[in-house]
Amino acid sequence: MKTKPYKQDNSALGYNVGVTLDRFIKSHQSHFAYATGELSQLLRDIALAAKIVSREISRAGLSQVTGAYGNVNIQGEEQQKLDVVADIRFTRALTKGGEVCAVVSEEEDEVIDLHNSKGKYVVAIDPLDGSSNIDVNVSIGTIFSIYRRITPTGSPIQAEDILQKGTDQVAAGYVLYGSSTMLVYTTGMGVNGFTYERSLGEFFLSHSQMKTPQVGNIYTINEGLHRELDENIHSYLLQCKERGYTARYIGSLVADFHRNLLKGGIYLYPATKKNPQGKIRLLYEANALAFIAEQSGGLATDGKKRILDIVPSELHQRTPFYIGSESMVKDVSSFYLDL
Ligand code: AFP
Repeated sequence: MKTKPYKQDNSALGYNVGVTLDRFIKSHQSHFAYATGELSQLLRDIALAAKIVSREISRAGLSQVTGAYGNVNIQGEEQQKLDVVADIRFTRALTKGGEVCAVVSEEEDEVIDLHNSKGKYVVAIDPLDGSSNIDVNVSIGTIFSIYRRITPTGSPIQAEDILQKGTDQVAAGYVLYGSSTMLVYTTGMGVNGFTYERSLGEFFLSHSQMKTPQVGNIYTINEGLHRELDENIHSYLLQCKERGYTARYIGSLVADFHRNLLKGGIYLYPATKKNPQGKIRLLYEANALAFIAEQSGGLATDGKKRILDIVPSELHQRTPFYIGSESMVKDVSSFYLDL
């Protein structure tokens, strides 16, 4: 019988879906120094929870999970029902997966010890970022950081397992629930983005080895804070306007960051009179995005130093936050050199 080798031809398909997230994770597993498959499984657990949360969000208006939950979280913010739903979904997926020993969540006062004597990893998570946009159908997200625990497995969780520097992250990422749902992550070997194909129930590689422009023309800040900001930021914002930059602010960090990552720009959340330490949470928001920014060629600082070098001293620590295109972040930092 005559045979011929298989040759992939996509010309009749109209479009080409990429490799699935699952296959991508598996094929990259061997790149880790201590590859045993647990980190890969952990990333898959996060992807599964992301699919569930994506479903909850897309039908929120019909399923009575919009609105306030009736509780104020440790951040002093009113929890939305979907904040709580996302927190439960991610924590449950991480618990059942078996690779994680502890979870720290923006929505929880304390460290959640999973009492998993085999778990080698600690996850820091903002289950649903952009709470004020939940009920108005505007993009929101999830942000996560993964660390290896420092103390031996099986022993009680210690502060040093949790309060690790951003440079200690072994993986980090975010899920953007926007006009499509995307999962973007890094394990320190570049940044890859996956788009969710709802009808197939799979994430597919859509943005391979993402690189952010070295300079952009978007500046992203809540300008309503004007009276709360210091003179350095006023001068920087004036410069943005004089240079003809475009202002874009969604109010969901993940969405604002993702747009600037693709198009080039800077996101600023400086210290304010109300929040002298800044508003963005170091463990749940800043570290993960800083890791992704650097892996894609961008930068993230607190105005004076690199975000990833900050040693956290407390769980819910906040930081001023400047992130995005390298030359723009350097530029804003230059306004602080005299301090
Ligand atoms: P949460 O929704 O997780 O509490 O975080 C919201 C957030 O930290 C970030 O997503 C936004 O960029 C920022 O707050 C918006 O804050 P303002 O309303 O102060 O501009």
